[in-house]
Amino acid sequence: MSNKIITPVKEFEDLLPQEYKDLVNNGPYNQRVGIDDLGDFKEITEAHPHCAGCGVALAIRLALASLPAPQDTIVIGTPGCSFFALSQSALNYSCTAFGNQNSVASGLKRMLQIRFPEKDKDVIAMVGDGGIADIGLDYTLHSWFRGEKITTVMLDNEVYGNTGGQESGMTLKGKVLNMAPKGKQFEKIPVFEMAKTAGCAYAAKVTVASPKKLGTALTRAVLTSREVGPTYVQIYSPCPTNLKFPPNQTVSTAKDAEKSHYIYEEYMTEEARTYLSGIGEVKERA
Ligand SMILES: Cc1ncc(C[n+]2csc(CCOP(=O)(O)OP(=O)(O)O)c2C)c(N)n1
Repeated sequence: MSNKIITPVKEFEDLLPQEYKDLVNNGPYNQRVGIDDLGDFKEITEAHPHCAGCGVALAIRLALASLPAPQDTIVIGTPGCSFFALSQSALNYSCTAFGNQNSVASGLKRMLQIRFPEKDKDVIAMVGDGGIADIGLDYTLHSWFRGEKITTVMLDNEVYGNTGGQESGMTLKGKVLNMAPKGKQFEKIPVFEMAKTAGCAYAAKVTVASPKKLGTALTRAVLTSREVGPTYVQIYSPCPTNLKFPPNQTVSTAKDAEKSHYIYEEYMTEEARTYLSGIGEVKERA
């Protein structure tokens, strides 16, 4: 771990804003931090322009606080609400054409492995449910089939939030949205099950109402993608603006979902379990 890349040269030190200095001195770079440490370190993302009560913004905050090595991480995004917080975070971030995130992430990971063979560079595709389950579905699945060592994170708000409320493949059947007045006509696409079938070594389904589970899943997924293979974390991040609930009920909405269609699930292959227990990230089986 090193914060060399963000340490300003002496001549510019005084010119930099306090926010930047705080990040260098008290950011998540010198030691491994996680959800339990929130409040004790300067976060990678602290301000964002999302709607009040945005589930996606909360998911991003929790996910970024759980990165095992933020200074060696690059997040690949795609158009959607997540762009706003991610592009304003102190993180390497690149936004692709809609749906292309897993293709770009695959190429980038391969390039980084060649350029830095001795170093773990974590590549994470972090996008909305439309970006994965609709336009990007084939690229996502094929990156898993190919065994690309990247992490895919779905910020599932069950709607195209950014474009005013069209249905996505992840919208619940029957749900009426601003631009789906008759209600969604088919079931939520089982992307979590597809991830297991398509070869992900680790997959988890979590919500923003369980930050510790979310953090553990994110960390395990990123670490597993370094050595074993593709990984997937699906985060329920409800949208008050489009799902039409008061902005102070995001967490309770997610809590309710944990009892119905967003029950916590974690999956890992034997190889992933052996790897994670070898580095002390999961307890050995009795
Ligand atoms: C090729 C292409 N098609 C459509 C769009 C328009 N577009 C931008 S964001 C978006 C929806 C994103 O929805 P989702 O991935 O669920 O993310 P959210 O905004 O809900 O976080 C669409 C359709 C685009 N930018 N590019």
